[in-house]
Amino acid sequence: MLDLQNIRSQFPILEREINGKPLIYLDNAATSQKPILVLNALQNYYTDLNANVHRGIHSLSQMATIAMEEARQKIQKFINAKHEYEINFTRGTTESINSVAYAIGNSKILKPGDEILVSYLEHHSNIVPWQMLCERTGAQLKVIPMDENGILQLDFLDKELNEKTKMVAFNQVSNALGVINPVDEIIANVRKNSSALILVDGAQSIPHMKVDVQQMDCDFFVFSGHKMYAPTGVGILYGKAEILQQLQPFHGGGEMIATCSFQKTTYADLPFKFEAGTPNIAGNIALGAAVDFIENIGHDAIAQHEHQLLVYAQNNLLKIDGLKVYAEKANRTGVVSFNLEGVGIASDVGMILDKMGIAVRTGHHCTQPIMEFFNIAGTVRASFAVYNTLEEIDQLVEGVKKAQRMLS
Ligand code: 7TS
Repeated sequence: MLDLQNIRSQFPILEREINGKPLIYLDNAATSQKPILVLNALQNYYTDLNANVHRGIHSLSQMATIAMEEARQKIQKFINAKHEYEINFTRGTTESINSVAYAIGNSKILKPGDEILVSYLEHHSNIVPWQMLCERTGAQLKVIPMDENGILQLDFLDKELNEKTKMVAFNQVSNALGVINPVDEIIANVRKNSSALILVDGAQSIPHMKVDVQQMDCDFFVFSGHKMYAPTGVGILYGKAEILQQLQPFHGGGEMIATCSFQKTTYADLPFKFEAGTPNIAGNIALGAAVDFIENIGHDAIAQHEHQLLVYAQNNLLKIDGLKVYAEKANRTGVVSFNLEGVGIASDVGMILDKMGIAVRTGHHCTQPIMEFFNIAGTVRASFAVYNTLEEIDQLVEGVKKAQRMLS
């Protein structure tokens, strides 16, 4: 059992009021709140350690470098990467995916007629960079279909994977629906039927479940800090060393070179080859603190608590007449995406909840293809984190009932 009172006391923002009501924060899939451990890491860096990294002979720069490299090692252990230099700091999932897409393009891996597979469940940031790469190279984008429950139709892989498939990119957990994809099964199938590279978008899985990239056997694993209790503007691109070493970098600039002249530039070793420019030093250190926060509680305890919230929320919301939960029957993390049928639109419900201090996201959640599939403009999405409580869900259910009364 979690000591919820203790956990909540570590998040100062949870004490504030919104519209005269205690904040009930159920928009964690968009970004999570930050614990004191993370806030202190940011503050400590700027009050005590502020200097640029990897370049200073002076002591302060060396201390800042050590602190940031310690964070890299924490993240390596957190996802069980084989080497710390397989962990590249980025600005977030979006930048990580774009980096891989550009690196593949720059490395001339794709030729016209080659294929890139993504799933129907992707966030726009795991669709658009691949479309842009297709436009640059003449490759074709193909989509793994899903059914009414948001479950991917994997027989598609047996039919569509072939020697032309060069990249398969999909998320471990869908942000719009919370569906947990069968990553192991997908990867085994891709390995059996093609020599494609595999990128797993872990933005929505990393805060909620234990990830082991070696056991998963993906080539790339990407995520953002801000959904796992760390600040915005930091993220990770994990790549297998032997693959990253072969790829051309995306960004050029300082930090990422071994030698630079007007005639020719050579690139630095990993991880610096993919880390051009001054990094978000404070943010990266704070990401290390967020790893400590999660590990202090334990992944299993977090997953168990969030599953309890999911089941409780879904059961009680479904008691409301005309309320439809999307992907209701799928295996999910703590995400309930729903609509009140025939009553207003999602944002109307969201606005009424906001008046009650309840923060949810409404709209298409940057997954317009999923909305098109269900023939809707958007959903109301409640998404849970370790600090949420059953009482908060009672308030959500009451709020949705009130919205239904007001909008009918
Ligand atoms: N991939 C997934 C699965 C996501 O959920 C998100 C953000 C991204 C990629 C992009 O992450 P970023 O940190 O680079 O922006 N998802 C959401 C969301 O569901 N609501 O707001 C952002």
